[in-house]
Amino acid sequence: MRGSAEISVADASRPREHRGKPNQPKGNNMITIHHLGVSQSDRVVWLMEELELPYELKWYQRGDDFLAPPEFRALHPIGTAPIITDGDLVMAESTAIVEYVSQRYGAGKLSVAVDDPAYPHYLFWMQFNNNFQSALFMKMAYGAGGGDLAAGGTVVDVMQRREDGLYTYLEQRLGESEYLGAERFTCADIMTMFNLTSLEMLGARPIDDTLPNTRDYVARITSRPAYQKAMSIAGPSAAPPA
Ligand SMILES: N[C@@H](CCC(=O)N[C@@H](CS)C(=O)NCC(=O)O)C(=O)O
Repeated sequence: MRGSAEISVADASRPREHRGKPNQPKGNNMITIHHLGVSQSDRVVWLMEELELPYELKWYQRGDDFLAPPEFRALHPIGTAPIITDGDLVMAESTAIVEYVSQRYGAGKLSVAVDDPAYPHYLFWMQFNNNFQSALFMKMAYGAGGGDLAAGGTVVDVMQRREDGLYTYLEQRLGESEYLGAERFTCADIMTMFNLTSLEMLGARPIDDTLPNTRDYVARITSRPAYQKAMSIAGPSAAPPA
């Protein structure tokens, strides 16, 4: 199926537990999440479910080339998922979107404040997504360009060393803390999970018994009701609205 479809998710009956008074989306409109089927835009849906914020979901199907369709790319010069619209604001890049929504509409309760001792961890793990994906996509591009990963050599060794470092630090951090960005669940967990679950289909290392802390972390996070609800709406196995 191609094209786009829209649903609204606004459950006003659920309790809200914001630390402060959240702002209202611009012009009292709901934020629209422009979601590309099977993509990391599912993390924005997850954030909205964690924060119990209303949103509109507009679903776009990938083309036969597995890329975003022209109507998605027309939204923003970057053209990658996720994109949100909030009044006249059109915003790309999930790290920025997640922190924007968390701070502006979630009273910062899933963020970490600058004066919190965990702040450096939060900053690091918020960026981990892009570090991780550059390492994975470098390997994919090398293979797609005819490079033989099994043959080894300097480039392959450097790529492997970088990838190993990421998993080693992930495993180390989760041996020290149940969550990545602080001792509690934060946006840094929302930013990281896609890489530990959905990216296996693109060749990322499986999270198995060789990474016990990360394996337990994935089990812990996937049991969250908001995660499960978000994945049922927009996760890899979710169906686009009819
Ligand atoms: N760093 C960006 C990466 C965005 C990205 O690469 N999105 C992919 C989906 S997971 C995409 O839009 N792919 C389709 C395309 O490039 O046409 C972010 O976190 O928002």
